Amino acid sequence: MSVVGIDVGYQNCHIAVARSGGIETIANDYSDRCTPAYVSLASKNRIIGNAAKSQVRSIITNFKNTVHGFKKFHGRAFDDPFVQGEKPKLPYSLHKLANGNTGIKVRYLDEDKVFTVEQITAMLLTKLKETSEAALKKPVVDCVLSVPSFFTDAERRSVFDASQIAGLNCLRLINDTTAVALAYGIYKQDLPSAEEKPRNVVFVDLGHSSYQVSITAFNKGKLKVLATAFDPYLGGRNFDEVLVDYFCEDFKGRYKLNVKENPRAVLRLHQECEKLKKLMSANSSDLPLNIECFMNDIDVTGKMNRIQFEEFCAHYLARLEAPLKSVLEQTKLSRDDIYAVELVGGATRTPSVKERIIKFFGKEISTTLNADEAVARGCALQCAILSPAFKVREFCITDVVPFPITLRWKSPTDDGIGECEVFSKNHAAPFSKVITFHKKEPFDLEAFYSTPKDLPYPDPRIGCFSVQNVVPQADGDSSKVKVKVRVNVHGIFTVSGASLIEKQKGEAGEEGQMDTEPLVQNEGRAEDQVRGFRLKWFLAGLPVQEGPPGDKQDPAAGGSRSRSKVKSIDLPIATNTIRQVNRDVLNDFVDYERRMIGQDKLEKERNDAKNAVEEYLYDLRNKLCGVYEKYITEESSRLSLMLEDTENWLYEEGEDQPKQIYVDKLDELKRFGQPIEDKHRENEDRPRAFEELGKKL
Ligand code: ATP
Ligand code: K
Ligand code: MG
Repeated sequence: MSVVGIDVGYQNCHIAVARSGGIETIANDYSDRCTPAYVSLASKNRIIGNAAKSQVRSIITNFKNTVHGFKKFHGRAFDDPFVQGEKPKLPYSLHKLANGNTGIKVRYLDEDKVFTVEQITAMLLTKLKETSEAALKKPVVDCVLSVPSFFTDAERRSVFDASQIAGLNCLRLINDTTAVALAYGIYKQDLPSAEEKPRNVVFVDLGHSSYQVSITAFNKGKLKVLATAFDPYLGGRNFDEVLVDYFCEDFKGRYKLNVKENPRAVLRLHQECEKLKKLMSANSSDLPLNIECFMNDIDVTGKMNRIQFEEFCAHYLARLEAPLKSVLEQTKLSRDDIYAVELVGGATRTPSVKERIIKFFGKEISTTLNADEAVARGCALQCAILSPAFKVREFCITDVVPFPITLRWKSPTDDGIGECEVFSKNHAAPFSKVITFHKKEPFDLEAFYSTPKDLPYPDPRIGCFSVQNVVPQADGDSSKVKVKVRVNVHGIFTVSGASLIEKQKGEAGEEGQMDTEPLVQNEGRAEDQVRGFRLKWFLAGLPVQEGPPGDKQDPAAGGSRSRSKVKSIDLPIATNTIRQVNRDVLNDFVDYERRMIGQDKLEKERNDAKNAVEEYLYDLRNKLCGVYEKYITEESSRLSLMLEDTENWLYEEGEDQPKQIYVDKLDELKRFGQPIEDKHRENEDRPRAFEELGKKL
């Protein structure tokens, strides 16, 4: 079984795998450890990763069908203000899907097609899966994927669905900064023991699209995230945009060019500005920007230096501080309590970003981790821990709930409406709780985020969970219904089970009965009592020992000493989570992805067959003027003509033919070429054979 971790970045993806020697990142077919998050749809196939990114630059351009910057569309409605804000900046079109979700409209196989963002991410994951398989030389199914720590349920479910479409079994969606913490901690030999004061480390990840900060406490064999904070819309792309805007204005003045009207020019300018930005990280002098044949056959030049750049970016740089402040405030830790500040993410290479963070903490920052690969490495480590096939040092990971979650309940006729916050901010995750209700009929549980204004997502709803088949007791009394709610290993809220507890003969008042449940004190709310229901909290297993969703180890439905006496009946739960793709539709997507993989394979074989003709042709022609020259007969001069014909054919009607045509063509060439080749080999072999014979004699 393979053990793979993937950092699914907005711009850059990295893969790490566990091998017996340890964790290593792997390179793709371009010998690149970074695979750009670009998916290009074409008339015969899909082009994904490095080749797709270079399509954006090419003159014969497919930029309208090259999708990138889609990570933040996961779980988002088309009408979402963020999506609407991005729309004008994209070279491809967005489309409102029937369910209101964001769709991506492209030409594929010469047809207009709308793909969901789950499908697009699945295409990217397919590529990453294939890259992993090529490196490991075996099938890859199990994996751990990274998501931003601020992703809400809708976004997480969407990424998870994408992994399923790609045929992956995602063992965990792990938060970027938590993956980094794992990559940091698991190899540390000198962590304080369990009784000692933990070592607190701040992790900062500034990527292309977002900014994430966490404080994590380490003891031997475990890490506990204490708090997270973020600016979901701050990243390297903002810096690129500043440069793009500057040069658009500059070129308007000096060259009278309206760059923003030309999407391809904007794309090229973006790529050049990003290069310039990276150069400025290493060099503080004036640096040039040159683009040949930029627009209307005009070559453009411009320049910029670091001081100017920092001035233009000042408003973005100012936003670095708030999340740093926030994690300290949330944890009530002072700067002196911080053992180290670790930076990852490409954009932390910007000197002024580093300076700001150093200034804030008043201490040097460490860059002991690989800024680009730390997330992927952490993912692979987590996959290794979760995989039964791999032995790895035990390391317990406790993450946090980033946004508080409230449950509201109601039943059709009951007046039993109420609500309660079931998971507070920074509550440990994964975690299960059991809530007891007293009900005579089915009822609905609505889950939502308690503080919409803190949510980097416009809809506070998580979903509705209907507890079905609830009936009164034989004597007409309310039944006791235990509901298990859970923030699972992916950081997703679920109502993972419900059971109806039948009252036993001679059972006394139901209220007292509950106290036999194992209780875990939780913020002093263990005995919460709100209008006819009680909350019971308990810890479910060790977080790291948890399996994928649907794991069977479910301690909710009892696990107490009194269980033997009580008869409990499992109740079905109808789940309706917002923006989630319907399961039947998801299955169709799985099938469709497989078909597209098949189509890509066919297209690759077709191209390979064509290339084989081309290669054979050139090779033979070279040899005919070289080593084969002496065997030229009348037949072989006919062959020369034939080669010339074939070459012309390849550029004309032979340019785009089914695979079999190329296979036949190659056979035909070989029928003429082979005899010459044989003759040549015979001639070469004969003296050699004599030589060898001579040696033996
Ligand atoms: P996200 O984490 O937001 O999903 P990502 O993981 O794809 O995005 P990274 O790969 O961590 O992002 O970082 C990419 C960003 O880092 C880009 O904006 C890139 O221009 C920037 N970057 C990379 N190297 C440098 C450098 N030397 N100087 C400045 N910026 C850099
Ligand atoms: K990345
Ligand atoms: Mg990242």
